[in-house]
Amino acid sequence: MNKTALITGITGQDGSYLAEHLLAKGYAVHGLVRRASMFNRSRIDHLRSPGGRTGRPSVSVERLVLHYGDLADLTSVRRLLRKLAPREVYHLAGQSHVGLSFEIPEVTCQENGMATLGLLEALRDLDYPVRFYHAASSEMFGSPRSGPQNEQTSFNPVNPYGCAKAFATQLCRVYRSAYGLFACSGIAYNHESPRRGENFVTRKITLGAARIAAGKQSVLTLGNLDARRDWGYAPEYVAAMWRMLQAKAPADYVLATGKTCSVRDFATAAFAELGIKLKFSGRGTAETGRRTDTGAIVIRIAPRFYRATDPSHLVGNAALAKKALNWTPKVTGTAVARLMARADYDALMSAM
Ligand code: NDP
Ligand code: GDR
Repeated sequence: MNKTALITGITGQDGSYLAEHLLAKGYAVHGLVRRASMFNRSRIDHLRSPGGRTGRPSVSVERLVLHYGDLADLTSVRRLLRKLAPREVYHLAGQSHVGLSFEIPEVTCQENGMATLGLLEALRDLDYPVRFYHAASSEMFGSPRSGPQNEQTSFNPVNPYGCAKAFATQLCRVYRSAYGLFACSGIAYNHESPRRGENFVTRKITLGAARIAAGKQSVLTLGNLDARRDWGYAPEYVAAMWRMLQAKAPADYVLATGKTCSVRDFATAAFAELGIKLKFSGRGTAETGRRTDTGAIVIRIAPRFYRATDPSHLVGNAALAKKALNWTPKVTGTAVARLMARADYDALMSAM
């Protein structure tokens, strides 16, 4: 069996865990990386450094190959597909920040919408069978009319990011039915980890909590503390991506924990993990979080972190993934907060 996979977005949170997952299963993994003025491979460096006392490259290095490319340069991606002939393509690359999609809507739609269409077109022209995973999002449901959401819930996105993902997901369905392409969309709810980008709320909180606990920062500024999300743990979600491409037939699956907590709950758990108890007072943009032991304010609210529109009531029903893929996420909400806070604190301490 040819176990060759191509990952777009391999330098991101999910791409790095997926690369680990596939390497552990014996795959040859190829990753698309874009040019940046500084190297941006910190999440996969551990897979590429020479291993062991022999100084010889580790198995991972031999089976993990990076290629320059960009979603804005699909000819290069087409060439790669022809050259490598991967049997599985995991398409994770794109502008992934929902709040920023209001600032840069065109690039968000190019990368998350049109580039996915370009990839589907490239796959359609291949003369070998290929399986395609598309990283769709709960943001496509936006303000859903029902909950928990499942694969039948209609899309109602409320930001440019959600619109682009809905466009791409619908096209995957079209290519599946029109051309018989094995294309699957994972409709993933928020999943986090110590590798999460630093401007997503979870990582911002856990990094802030670690720095405040270490005496290196005094205040953390956030937006809407009432926002609720269905938060899971990223390594569990990449396992579902792989399972989707091993199934008999292609389909879309909701990937979610089915539980939500608020940003306030997440922050409370993260700080508590590091020995700081918080008490919140006030409401909306006047709310603050104080340390109960010193009375000092450690969380402030700033309107600049509020969004023009923010989805509410996003909670997923992953019953289909459980039944068809035997996938059940175990780490949820405040447990994710605690493990991320601990990881950030330990990393900070070992760097001091
Ligand atoms: P990250 O932001 O951590 O990673 C995004 C990846 O895409 C990075 O490797 C980035 O490269 C790459 N990328 C961005 N633009 C381009 C481009 N023009 N050309 C080539 N590569 C590009 O996201 P996550 O790992 O968290 O998410 C992976 C995917 O899953 C994304 O599409 C996201 O929208 C989607 N998703 C994520 C969820 C989550 O909770 N994490 C939930 C639902 C969907 P670089 O390192 O150079 O910036
Ligand atoms: P989200 O994640 O938009 O759900 O997208 P994010 O962590 O950015 O926001 C979650 C919620 O927290 C509120 N919030 C803040 N958000 C940020 N970034 N910074 C703050 O200071 C802050 N304060 C409060 C937000 O308003 C929001 O309600 C993530 C991404 O991974 C997407 O790619 C993915 O598709 C979805 O999850 C599912």
